[in-house]
Amino acid sequence: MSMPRSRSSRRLAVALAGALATMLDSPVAAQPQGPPTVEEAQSFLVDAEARLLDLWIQRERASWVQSTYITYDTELLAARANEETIKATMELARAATRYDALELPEPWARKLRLLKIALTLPAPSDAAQRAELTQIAARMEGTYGRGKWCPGEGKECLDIAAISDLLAASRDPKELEAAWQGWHDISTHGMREDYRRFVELGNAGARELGFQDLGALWRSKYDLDPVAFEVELERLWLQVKPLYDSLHCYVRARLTETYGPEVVPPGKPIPAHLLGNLWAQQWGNVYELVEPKGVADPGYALTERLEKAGYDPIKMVKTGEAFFTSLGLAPLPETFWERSMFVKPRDRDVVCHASAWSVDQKDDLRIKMCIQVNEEDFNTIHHELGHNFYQRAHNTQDPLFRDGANDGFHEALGDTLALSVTPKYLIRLGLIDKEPPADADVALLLRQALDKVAFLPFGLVIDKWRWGVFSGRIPADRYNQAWWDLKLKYQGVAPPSPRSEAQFDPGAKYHVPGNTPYMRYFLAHILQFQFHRDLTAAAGETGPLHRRSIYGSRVAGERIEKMMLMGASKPWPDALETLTGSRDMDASAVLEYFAPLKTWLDEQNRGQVCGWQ
Ligand code: X8Z
Ligand code: ZN
Repeated sequence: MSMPRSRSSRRLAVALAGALATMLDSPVAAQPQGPPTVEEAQSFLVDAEARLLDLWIQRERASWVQSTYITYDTELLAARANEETIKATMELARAATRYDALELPEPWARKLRLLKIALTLPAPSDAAQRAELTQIAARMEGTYGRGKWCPGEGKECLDIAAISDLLAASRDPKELEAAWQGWHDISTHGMREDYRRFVELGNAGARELGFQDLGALWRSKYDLDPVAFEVELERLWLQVKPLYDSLHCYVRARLTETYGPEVVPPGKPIPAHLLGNLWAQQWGNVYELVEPKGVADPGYALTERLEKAGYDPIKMVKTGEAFFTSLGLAPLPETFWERSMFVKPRDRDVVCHASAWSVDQKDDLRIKMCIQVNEEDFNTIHHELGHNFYQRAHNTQDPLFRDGANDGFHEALGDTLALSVTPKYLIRLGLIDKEPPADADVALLLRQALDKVAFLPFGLVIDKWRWGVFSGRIPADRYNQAWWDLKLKYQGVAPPSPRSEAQFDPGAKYHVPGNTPYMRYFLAHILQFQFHRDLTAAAGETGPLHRRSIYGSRVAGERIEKMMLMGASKPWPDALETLTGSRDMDASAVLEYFAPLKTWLDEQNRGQVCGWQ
């Protein structure tokens, strides 16, 4: 990670330029004449997949370098590689329509469908506009990655890790508000206009592919009619909403006790800077402010235990890997350890937001993180490794099938293992020495709910906002207003002080400038509990769901592997059935997991006015 800067970057630039030149020299083959045939469709797909695979690999390499070394040049190189991939994919998607009326064997028909919806960012066929779009995309990600808050003269500027630490630990509302605003300012200058143009051009690309807008394209990726998908989301959300409402009511009351009714007024939304996280998406960092009185406590805080036991970032990742191998999965390749970025480099800007990569779409697996020794990052490591193990499992599929059953599956896998990081498992690691008593269940569940239940409405909001923006229902002069309207409606949180259209608060959340669809995380937060319930049952575990672990279970490992190997070759209900025996996504496992907590919360909330205006 501490390479000599100038020489290696120049060598890299030359190599990338060479690769890009090769890509530019190989245009998509001309369309054949005459009526289409099944054989022709098959050979079209074989060629298309070979070409795409090559482009994906070049794009991933350029993108890796950009994310781990943000400079003017790496941004442009990444934009260029992205542009070439988009260009070819658009051409192939259009060419694929030639086979629309053919009766094809299902795998081929599925590949043609996947090809048409493969892009997250389609672009107009106009070359100048396409270049403009990919440059905006790279620039927005760079702006986010470089983001810092400089509190004032003589004070050091803080990056996202430092600001997140402050949000997690400080209990001074003024200090919290300053840090919260400081981070939200990174997107105030320039990014709003970039985003407006990004939407315009991305939509133009989506329309060229026959979609109404970019949101319609994103919603078409779930083996369901896009409208039926929205109905599914609403159904799942309504299943869990009462649980969220109980948690919100309880947490607000405890925060009112801590900060006073002037800062946290009863009956009103919770101020977003007081929940321990920049986006109020996971609230685990305020556990000590809301911990239950009169019941046993868990007796440990994982962050402290990791620190005391001398864990460093590598040991945390090794421990995560060991969980996966305990299930019978093969260890990660040596190159994973050589090529990953585990900690924030001292001397350059990087995108710290955690991600997992399969650079060559085969076994060049990596994670990119700025690991700190704490519970949150320990969980995130399992999350990221979940992506890597899944990526490696589906690498024997044909290129268009090298993906998750749907993106929610990919996001859920590692989290499912993290749910098995139970006290029993921590004893095995030597991090704690005894199991918390049964009457610590409420405390354990509350700790978990602060992260997992609090997340649910947040998981919905980001793409409810983006879908509105893409469709034009949310015009550019209402970006911020609509953002906070949605956060109010679903999460019941509000900004610490009034915001205006001079700001662009959505840009302060990585996935907006990074253009990563977000509904996947909402799905993942439902699916991981469903996976956990059914895998622990298969592993022969009994007892309350939150005490069960699949650690060491070959039976669970085999099921997971079988599901992962399918990649995207079959509709997701088939994959779900392989893993759980059911073909429907279902939030009943979330409710079952937290049932004792829900009863307890409702007792605590008696006499309170819940909800918010
Ligand atoms: O972005 C992520 C992962 C990378 S796929 C770290 N997550 C979402 C977020 O941070 O907002 C995981 C949970 C939700
Ligand atoms: Zn992820």
